[in-house]
Amino acid sequence: MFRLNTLLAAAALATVAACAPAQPATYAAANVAVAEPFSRPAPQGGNGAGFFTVSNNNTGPDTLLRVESPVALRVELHETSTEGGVMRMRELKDGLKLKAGETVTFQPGGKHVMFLGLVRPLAVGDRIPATLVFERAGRAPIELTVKARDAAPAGGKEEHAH
Ligand SMILES: [Cu+2]
Repeated sequence: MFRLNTLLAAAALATVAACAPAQPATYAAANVAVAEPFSRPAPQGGNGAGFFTVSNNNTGPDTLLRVESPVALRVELHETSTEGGVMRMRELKDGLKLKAGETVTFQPGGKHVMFLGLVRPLAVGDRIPATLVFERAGRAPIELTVKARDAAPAGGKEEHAH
């Protein structure tokens, strides 16, 4: 009996350890999920970018209307496209529409959140508060972890000029 209890206790401890990461990788609010939010280092007064994977778990469509954050004077949703070898960005002025069950990844070289006019520098390891505002699901607060550029997956485009 003692032996069994000891084993159970050890298993419980192992489970707790495995399930207790230093920081949550996924944020959930009212039928939407936001996974792996991150940003890149950037100087105060400059521009920064935010990335994450967003899933609409509603039974109907939803729209990511905007993102709010106190770290920048203005926050926009951007989409990057390459035209004739030149990268261009345009603002998603009507937000991002998400079908029922759809998952969209914001990533370097693609869709991203643009922090325009940083009121503070973004340094590696910082956690940036932001709130995703959805038409149906409402407000989803997240924190973006600032990661070094060389932590990007191979092949990821990091160039981001304005
Ligand atoms: Cu941009």
